[in-house]
Amino acid sequence: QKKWTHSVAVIGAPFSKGQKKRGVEHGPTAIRNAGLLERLSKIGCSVYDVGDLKFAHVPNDALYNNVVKHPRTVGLACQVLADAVSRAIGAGHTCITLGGDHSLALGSITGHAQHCPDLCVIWVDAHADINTPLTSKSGSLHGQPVSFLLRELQDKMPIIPGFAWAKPCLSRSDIIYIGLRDLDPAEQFILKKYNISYYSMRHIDCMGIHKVMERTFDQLLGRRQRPIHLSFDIDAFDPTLAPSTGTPVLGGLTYREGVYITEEIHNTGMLSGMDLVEVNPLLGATSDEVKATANLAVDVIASCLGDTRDGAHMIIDDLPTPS
Ligand code: NNH
Ligand code: MN
Ligand code: MN
Ligand code: MN
Repeated sequence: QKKWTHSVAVIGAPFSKGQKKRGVEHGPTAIRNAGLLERLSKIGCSVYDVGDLKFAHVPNDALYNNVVKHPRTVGLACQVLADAVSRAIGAGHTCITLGGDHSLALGSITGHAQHCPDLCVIWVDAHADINTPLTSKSGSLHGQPVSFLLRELQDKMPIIPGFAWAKPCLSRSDIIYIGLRDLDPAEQFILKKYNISYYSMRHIDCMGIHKVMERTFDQLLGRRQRPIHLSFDIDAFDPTLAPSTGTPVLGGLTYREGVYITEEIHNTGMLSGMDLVEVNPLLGATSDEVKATANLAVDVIASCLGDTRDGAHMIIDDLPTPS
């Protein structure tokens, strides 16, 4: 007996050109091999697997401004993903994007917003990914997607090849960060100047994750119900739990904090799209570390879709009686 049925589309986005380390393009396979689809079916979701998208490599993709790497390749990949997500949302699915690196969130959120212009974003990450192409020190576009999404930042955004299609779909009060602990100076400045809400690891230490989620929903859903896009970077977790990722930062979320976040998001009933990004199965000291990271990704996604710690998702209505 199924009490709730979520219709879920799963899109693999094996893309790595938004950062410098090879391997993150194998994230979708690692997460699938950890049993994602079976797990979702088991909790009562009807799963539609879109498969893995194919991303073209754009030749002669020169640096922008001597710093920003592979702009045309990243821009095109995000455009392809935006189309796929838009189709999945349009068909009525909750849309899960498996990364790949976090530059993809520009595509998934833009595609999601085409059908849900009213959506809000919960960005769970050690990093804010809000550098502009002009403030980025690394040149990696996975550290920049939010700057393309925010209307308030557009007068600070240069025209950069590959991104002419990208129109900002969020305002400053439509996004909340959870788990931050590694901000670049320019990112710190942007969060303060534009008054963007965030709950860093320090806030979680002070307030506890319960209050953080209460305030998050109060701000995002307090005035009106609206679709939620969850963009979950696996590096939000402590590196002891998620070692197989490109930029681990000490002092991250515990397993219980992470799962509490996603349980609460499921409980709103408003989750409409999500990204699970930055699982890199070529990093990590042992194959056990890689498996632990991929299993964690599956737990996070399952929890978003109704897997619970206090009882099965399938509801039984009676006990067996001896004959
Ligand atoms: N802030 C740095 C940059 O812009 C690091 C970004 N790295 C991430 N983000 N993993 O989630 O390059
Ligand atoms: Mn990120
Ligand atoms: Mn990160
Ligand atoms: Mn449910």
